[in-house]
Amino acid sequence: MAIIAGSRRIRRTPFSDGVEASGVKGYTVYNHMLLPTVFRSVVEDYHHLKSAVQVWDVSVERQVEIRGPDAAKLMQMLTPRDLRGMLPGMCYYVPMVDETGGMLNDPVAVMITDDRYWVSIADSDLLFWVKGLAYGLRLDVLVDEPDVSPLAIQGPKADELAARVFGDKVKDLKFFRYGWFDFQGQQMLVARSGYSKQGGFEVYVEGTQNGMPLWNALMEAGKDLDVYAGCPNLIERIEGGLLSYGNDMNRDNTPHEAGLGRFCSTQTAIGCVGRDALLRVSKEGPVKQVRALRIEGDLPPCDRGWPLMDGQRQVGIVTSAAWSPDFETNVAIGMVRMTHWEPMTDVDVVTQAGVFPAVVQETFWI
Ligand code: THG
Repeated sequence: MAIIAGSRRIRRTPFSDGVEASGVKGYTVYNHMLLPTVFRSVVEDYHHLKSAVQVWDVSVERQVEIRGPDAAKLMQMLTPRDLRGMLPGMCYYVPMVDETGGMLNDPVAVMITDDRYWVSIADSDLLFWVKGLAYGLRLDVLVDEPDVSPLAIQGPKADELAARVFGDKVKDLKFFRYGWFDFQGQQMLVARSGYSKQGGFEVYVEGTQNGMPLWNALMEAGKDLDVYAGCPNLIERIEGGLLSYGNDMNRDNTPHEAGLGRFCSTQTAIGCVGRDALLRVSKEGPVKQVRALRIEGDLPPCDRGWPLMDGQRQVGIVTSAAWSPDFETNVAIGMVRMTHWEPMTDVDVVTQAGVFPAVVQETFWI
């Protein structure tokens, strides 16, 4: 792949100066914004993430803010997850679907107050769908993208680093809960969450001007913890079964096909625009579903979908794959037809560099 040309369409972030000073070596574009993909090497970044602590510029996790008397009503329209038990201080992973039950995004929803939510989106223009519903249905809400940029602290030493900057109380946060913590006189929303299985926090930094001071404070405070700039790591997120919207699932898939049925309570999610469609299809159950796959051989980069074959018959598609140093195999995520989704099923993967044998796994690796 050639180098990405910078332009105003590809937005920089409040932390881009810090990311560049740390020697970022690769970027992708996500929500029309720069997302680092590699600092030292993907493998070095992987080992470091699993042993130390990293600071991630995940500003691309843009917020769709929904504010006003109809905020809760509009939120429930967006998702088949039942939001009635949600309270301020909570984050929910929420599949979002259209009227056919097709996935539009898989964000983290953050409830700020009864009438104010942040929807921390994956890579799709969810803002337009939410604005369209709000305007078309004359809902009493404001829908916008605020100047909020998440900065993640991830890795086994994340608790120690976060405590040095935000105080020891930050360690008491439970998974997918948040609190407000002082940093240099500013109250910051800090949640125990993040796109890795190594543990850590996400700071929702309000105001571009507050970005670099926090970045610098974390880098300074973590020197003896071997803190370094990092980013969502391809290998680690496949090992952990963390899905990537647009790669592992898209608008053609229901949450059940994506393996996100545990985050749906469609029966009681009254008002969800995709409810009828999902009730209809989930009665039968999906005919294809996300699975972990182990692939043998020296794979090329997974920069396209790879057909999964049983002889001449296509039985699925591999959507993400990488070599795992810890598990000494290629780890992969695929969408597999029910005829072949049982653990231990043998299949062939057709890549741009040849055909490789693969085995369907029972579970992901972490
Ligand atoms: N954090 C925030 N925003 C985000 C992401 C994030 N927006 C984009 C993207 N990531 C959205 N996708 C995911 C996918 C997985 C998870 C979070 C967001 C995740 N999953 C946990 C898991 O699978 O182990 C389970 C979550 C749960 O049990 O509720 O964390 O990372 N702010």
